Amino acid sequence: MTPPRRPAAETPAVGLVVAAHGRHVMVETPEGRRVLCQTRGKKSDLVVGDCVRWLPTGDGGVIDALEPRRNLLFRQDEWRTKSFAANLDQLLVLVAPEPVFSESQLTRALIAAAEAGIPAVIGLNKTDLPSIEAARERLVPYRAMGTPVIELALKKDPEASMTVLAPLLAGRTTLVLGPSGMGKSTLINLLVPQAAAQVGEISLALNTGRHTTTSTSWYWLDDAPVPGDAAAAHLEHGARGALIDSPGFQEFGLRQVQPEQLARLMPDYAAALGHCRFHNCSHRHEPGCGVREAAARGEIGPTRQRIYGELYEELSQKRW
Ligand SMILES: Nc1nc2c(ncn2[C@@H]2O[C@H](COP(=O)(O)OP(=O)(O)O)[C@@H](O)[C@H]2O)c(=O)[nH]1
Ligand SMILES: [Mg+2]
Ligand SMILES: [Zn+2]
Repeated sequence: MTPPRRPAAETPAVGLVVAAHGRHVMVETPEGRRVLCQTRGKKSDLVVGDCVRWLPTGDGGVIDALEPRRNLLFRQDEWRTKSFAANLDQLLVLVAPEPVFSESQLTRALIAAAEAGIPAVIGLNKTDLPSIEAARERLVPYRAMGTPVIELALKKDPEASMTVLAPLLAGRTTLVLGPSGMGKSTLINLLVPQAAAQVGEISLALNTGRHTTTSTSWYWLDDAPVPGDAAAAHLEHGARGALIDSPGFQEFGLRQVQPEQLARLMPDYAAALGHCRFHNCSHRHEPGCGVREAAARGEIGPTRQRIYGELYEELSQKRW
């Protein structure tokens, strides 16, 4: 028996979540029309980047279903989970020599991305500052473990920065993260000149009445295929690049990660696995630990070891 077909008007249409606030969700249709939708339940767990099915209701719409997510980047502390965005192609973490960036925060973002299966790139901004050498030095281990690092001077040399960013961002959905002061707003404004106006429009429609940077925003990029860029070959499929800007945060909880998983999610640790005497080695004080031997050979630096130890401790604390 075949199920009765829904009338055409009731077939849910596909859409992309470009903003979400409580039960209100701004959905963009494949033609680029934006429809203010409501969710059926009291609370919505939809996030920017979600693909949904929606049904029209008068001048707006109602969310009918959430399509399966390719990935979801989130942070989780003891009390709650905060989602950044879904269906990402990559994460761009912005750091700078001034203010001095926190290596622990950087590592947390990279671990969350690794856990979610999202490739990450570090953007080192403000290369015009004299303190840049020290910042480069701190990023040496990250380059060595295979995390790409791009150098930017978003304010000082926007043209050169664009040349570096264009091939990286073309045709991909990129979430930009970074502690306050690193140049996130400068980057968004450089790449999306209409950013402020777009955000204002959306927060008005969602009636958040809040400052524009307190909610996550989706921005389309005006991609032009980069000549000779093999990595951008997928542009032929019509994919358009987009940036997602997420509000700043104080804490980056990683409670989604079990302490035993940690080493696998830190590439320098992961490279040293497989040589420990104990299969459940925590790589902190056990005898015959291959990871600590690698550290003694200089393959894992002291700062990385300190961050690993602190995270292991934090993630081992009792879950209430
Ligand atoms: N020297 C220098 N300063 C920059 C550069 N890019 C951004 N800044 C400055 O860094 C400060 C913070 O930038 P902003 O984009 O507001 O950072 P956000 O807090 O991450 O959004 C501003 O005063 C910018 O002018 C750069 O390439 N070089
Ligand atoms: Mg800002
Ligand atoms: Zn070990």
